Formats: sequence, structure tokens, C-alpha cells
Amino acid sequence: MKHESTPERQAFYGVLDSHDLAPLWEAMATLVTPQPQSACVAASWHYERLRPLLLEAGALITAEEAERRVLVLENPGIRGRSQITNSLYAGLQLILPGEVAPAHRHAAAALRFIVEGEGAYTAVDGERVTMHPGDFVITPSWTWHDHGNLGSEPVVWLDGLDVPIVNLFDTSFAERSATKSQFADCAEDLAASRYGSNMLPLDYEVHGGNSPLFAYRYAPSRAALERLARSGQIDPVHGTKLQYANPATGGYPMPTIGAFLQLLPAGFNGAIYRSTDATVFNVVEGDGFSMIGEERFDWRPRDVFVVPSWVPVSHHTNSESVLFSFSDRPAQKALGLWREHA
Ligand code: GTQ
Repeated sequence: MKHESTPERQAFYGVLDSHDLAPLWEAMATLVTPQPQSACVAASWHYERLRPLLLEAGALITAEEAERRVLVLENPGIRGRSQITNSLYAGLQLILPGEVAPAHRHAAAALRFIVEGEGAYTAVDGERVTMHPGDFVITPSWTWHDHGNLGSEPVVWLDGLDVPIVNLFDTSFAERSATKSQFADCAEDLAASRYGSNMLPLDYEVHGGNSPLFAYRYAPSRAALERLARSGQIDPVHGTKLQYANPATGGYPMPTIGAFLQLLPAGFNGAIYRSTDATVFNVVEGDGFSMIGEERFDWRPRDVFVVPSWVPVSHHTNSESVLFSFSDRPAQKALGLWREHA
């Protein structure tokens, strides 16, 4: 509601201002909104346009000089803040054959979703994981991590970080390691054997909210969706959709970021849905479009698109499609804020 502006009121507001005070009744309507009113907008980035720019970045700066050679996906509604949503950062990272992105750690938690190329690894707290297209890899808060490309082709992945959440709380810490790479002879993904076979080490105890599993492979997830879809498990909104889980708790992979994989049949016309967790999508397979609000976003493999909080979305396919997505859902749920409506 807009209040009447009188000379007396304006003069009073001026006095308040000089005392670092402000009248709530002038701010109330934008402060406590009846529903989410995000400054973020729906947007998409087509990979065929991104890829040449990534390779151009590859010719201009090394991974080592850049520390991380990433093109940040900036939400057009909030440019200049390195955010794809109000709570999440996203970017496309390129690592060329022979390159190393040196070891560091930070309070922000990260996920990678491999978009293109074979031969790259991430090392997380002394354990190496070779990454393949479609794999979902996590780097929990304050874990040491470095990346390298031992193959012969460029490797690109989508980074998702909770940087805006960390900075909201003013809890950012970061440091560089004295050594560029964690030991080259470190074990290759032993976590998969310890935690990824429906079993756990005898002395395993849950501590913290992070999954002990670093890499979630595409092939088994894809196969699971396929079997469920074949047996008719197709939701009118989501198609066949699963969430990545911490195998020790059933919870989300990390406390601030949840991730999902869904299979949509050819000719799917999804029902309209909205939720409070703004969501970043990466197309793995297939082609189609999503209606986000009133706007249509066509997509093909490797494209990225973002759905803001509480904006209605529906997915439509031409061919059978697979979408990866991530959001801050675990954080919203932990705070009792998450809502959805189909
Ligand atoms: O790979 O550690 O996109 O620290 C932004 C910050 C990636 C990383 C990003 C990072 C990283």
C-alpha cells in the first residue's frame, strides 16, 4: 500500500534518515511480500554459443593462472553479482589437456555436472575421481580439491556453488594449498566402494550433512530412470524423476544443494508446477522446450536454463529427454521455508 506523502512526513523521513533509521510502513510492501517476487528472471544459455567462448577463454588464460577458468552464468535480472539465482552460483568450467586447476578449499560447497569430454579428474580430500559426461560430483564445504585433465580433449563441466548463501551469512573462508595437486598416486574413488554399494564401513558414523560419496555416475542413474519409466512410473509434472541421495542418511548430498535427474518420454507435455527453490537445469539428452512463466525456452543437449522461485514451469519434449537439475531445496527445507504447488 502506498501512503500519502505530506510535507511533514517527508521532513520526518529526512530526520530519520540522518539517524540511520527508516519508516517500515514505506518499505513494508516490498519487504514482506504475499508471495516470492524474485529479481531473478527465467533465462537460458545455449551450449553451441557458449562452447566457442569457452575455447576462446582457453586460448587467453591457463587454468592455473585463472585458478579456475570459468564463465559465470549470470542471471540477467541481477547482473554483476555472479549469481544464477538469489542463493546459487553457476558457471561452466573448462580444463584443457595437461592442465591443472590448483588445490584449494573454501567454505562454499560445490557440485560439478560433467557436460563434455573425457579424461579429467577432481581430487577431493586426497581421493581422485575420474569424471565422465553426465556424472554428478560433489565438493563439500572446506574439502581440499584440485582438478586436472590427463586426456587429449577439452573437458567442460557445470559448476554449482552455494557462494551467495555463504556470503549472505558472511561466512566465507578460503585458502590455497601449498601443493598444486594432491598426491598423483592417491586412490581412485574408493568412496564408491565404501559407500556406493548399498553398504557402509563397519565403523561408519554420520557426521555433518555431506554425502561420503563424491561421484554419482550417470549410467546407473540413467538405467534406474529407464526401468522406472518402462514400468509406467511417469509423473504428470516431473516424468520419471529421482533425487541424488547421501547413501548413509537418505538426505541430500550436501546441506545447501540438492540435485535431481529426470527422464521425460518423447512427446511429453508436462503439467504446470512451481516451487520456492529456484532451479538450474542442464540438458543431458533429447530436445524440447520449457514454458517458464509466459516464456518459451527451447533446449537441446548441454544447454542450461534457470527457473526462478515460484514461477510456473512445464516441460515439453520432442524426443526422449534427460534433465539434470539442482537447487537450494535442502537449505529451504532445513529452515522450514520450502513450498511447492502442482
Ligand atoms: O572448481 O573450485 O566455478 O572454487 C568457482 C569457484 C569453481 C572450483 C567455480 C571455485 C571452483
